[in-house]
Amino acid sequence: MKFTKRTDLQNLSSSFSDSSTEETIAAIATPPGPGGIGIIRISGPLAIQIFQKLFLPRYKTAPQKYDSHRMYYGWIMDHDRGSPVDEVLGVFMQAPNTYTREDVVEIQCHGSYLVLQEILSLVIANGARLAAPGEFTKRAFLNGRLDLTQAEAVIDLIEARTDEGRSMAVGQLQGLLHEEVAAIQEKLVAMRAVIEVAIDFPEDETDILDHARLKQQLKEDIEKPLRELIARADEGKIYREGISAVILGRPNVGKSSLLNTLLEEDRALVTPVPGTTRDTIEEFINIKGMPVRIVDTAGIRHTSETVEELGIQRARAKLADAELVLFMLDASEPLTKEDLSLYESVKRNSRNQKVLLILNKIDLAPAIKPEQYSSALGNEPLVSVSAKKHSGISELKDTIFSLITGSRQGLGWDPGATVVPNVRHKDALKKGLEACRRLETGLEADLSPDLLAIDLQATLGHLGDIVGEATTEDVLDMIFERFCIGK
Ligand SMILES: Nc1nc2c(ncn2[C@@H]2O[C@H](COP(=O)(O)OP(=O)(O)OP(=O)(O)O)[C@@H](O)[C@H]2O)c(=O)[nH]1
Ligand SMILES: [Mg+2]
Repeated sequence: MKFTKRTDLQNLSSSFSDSSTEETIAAIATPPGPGGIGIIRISGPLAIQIFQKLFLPRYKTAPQKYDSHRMYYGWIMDHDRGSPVDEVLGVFMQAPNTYTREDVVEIQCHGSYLVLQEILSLVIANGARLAAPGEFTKRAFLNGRLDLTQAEAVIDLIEARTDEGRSMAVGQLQGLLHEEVAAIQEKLVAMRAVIEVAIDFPEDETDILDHARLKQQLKEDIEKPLRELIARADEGKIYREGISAVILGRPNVGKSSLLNTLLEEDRALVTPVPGTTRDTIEEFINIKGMPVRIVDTAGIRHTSETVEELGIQRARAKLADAELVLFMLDASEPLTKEDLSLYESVKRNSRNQKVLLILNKIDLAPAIKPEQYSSALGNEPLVSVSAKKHSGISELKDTIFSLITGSRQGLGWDPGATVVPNVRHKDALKKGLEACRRLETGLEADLSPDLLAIDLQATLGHLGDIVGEATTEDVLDMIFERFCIGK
């Protein structure tokens, strides 16, 4: 595995004050709800002291001192009540070889929320404070163990919904994006050195600064890789963030049946009664590595029933958020006025989303030919399926995939094997590219080296934002807010 050099990262985070790391923080690190085990994590200078206070080891002779990275078996005690809270395994990990680079203790107890809460409150009563969301990872960043792209990869990894998403996150966690950015930065630094010499020796400036050559280098070594990274961010966005597809159609055409078939489970209620679905139901499916949120909605029709009316309003609202509309028709019935007016209102209300017609119930005797639907409803692509008999489903997935990616195969590269910048990185890359172009214009205009140095420094600064060289507190807050407590 390739990890960025520690010294680089230490320099990188030196611009942050680490006064906050004086405090010892604690949180439940496992998800809520019953489980086999639950983990409480403590990080900071008091970690081991708090653990020793609460822990009653079960050894013939109690350990005099706790070795780092070793499990200890015993009980967590509530000394005030004089009673044990749970049987646990505790591990003490001494700084700096820990997740946060601080002293860390993890207590593994039984996975009961009550036990976890009880132990956490004892830990807090003994000097720790409750950790904010992502605070452990934020400390790992502030203490130079991770750069900002790696910290972001942690949350991507936790939230990954497909294999492609997971490997993208792992690559970033290994520091691959950091390496690509650092390679560009290195070349910029070399150019800066040349410009600086020219600033120091103005009489030799023309000999030192070869404008044409510098411009060529900027194009090849800086602009080209920046453009490539930006293109990858755009193309890879669907793998990173996924898309949302909403199933719309009049009542009873089989929308919920399709959701269930795609999910391969009976998630939504299906009945022959029109108006079965009242609320919207959302679930993720994986289409060739692309996470797709499928939204099943209430069949839209004129109704006097308030509950159904609310469901219909929600269905319409979902249209606004979706990238793709799966407009469903019933092949066993002729097109109705409801189909047509609903289709028109979809077109009217859509923000130019892609629309895919789905002709369902093809296992029944057809009422009209597929071509007639397309001609009546405009030239939208159409896929025939039977949600009930599970036929046409892989063609449906292929069509969704190619409609979104714009090609049959998807990207020309493997998102799982390449680093894909996120929106924040892309923004910084674009600003870096703009500054680089200004630098080129400056070279063309024969600007003095000290003016050239300004745009070069700006390019470097924007690239530095990606890895977190001088990121402001609000940017950090925005990033770590996405985390769960305990990570
Ligand atoms: N023969 C056949 N019946 C289907 C198919 N898909 C759905 N159905 C039936 O059509 C009826 C309605 O299906 P649902 O999936 O509840 O339809 P819906 O569009 O969600 O209906 P609402 O929620 O009321 O808007 C049920 O009796 C399903 O079994 C299909 O492909 N073939
Ligand atoms: Mg339904």
